[in-house]
Amino acid sequence: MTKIFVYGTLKRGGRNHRYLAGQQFLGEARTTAGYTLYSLGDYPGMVRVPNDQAEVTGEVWAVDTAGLAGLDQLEGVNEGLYERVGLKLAPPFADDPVETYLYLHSLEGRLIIGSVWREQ
Ligand code: PCA
Repeated sequence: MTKIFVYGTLKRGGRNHRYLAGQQFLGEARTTAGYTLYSLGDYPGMVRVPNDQAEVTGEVWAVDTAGLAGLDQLEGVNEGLYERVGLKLAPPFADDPVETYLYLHSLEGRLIIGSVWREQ
């Protein structure tokens, strides 16, 4: 199982939440400082903002191998749209190895959302 921090359309109630069907919800979570969300239209992208106090809220899920392959495909990992990388969360997940999807394409002209993605 891989622990994945989701912050956008994969969250409960989100448009792509069905990709987590059959996986295990571990709890709501928050990143440590240094991450923010940008709006990419009807979905968000999280990026690192070093030296910034911004944090992002989301959920941690334990995902099996098949589920992870589905998430990687959805997020365009092979096309370089997002990368799946480790990140540090705040307690109670501070000591857990957790991965997330960071956005890799240009943010020029995109608006910062901040900490929370809400489905429109
Ligand atoms: N789906 C992934 C990344 C952005 C998105 O909309 C997520 O919910 O974490």
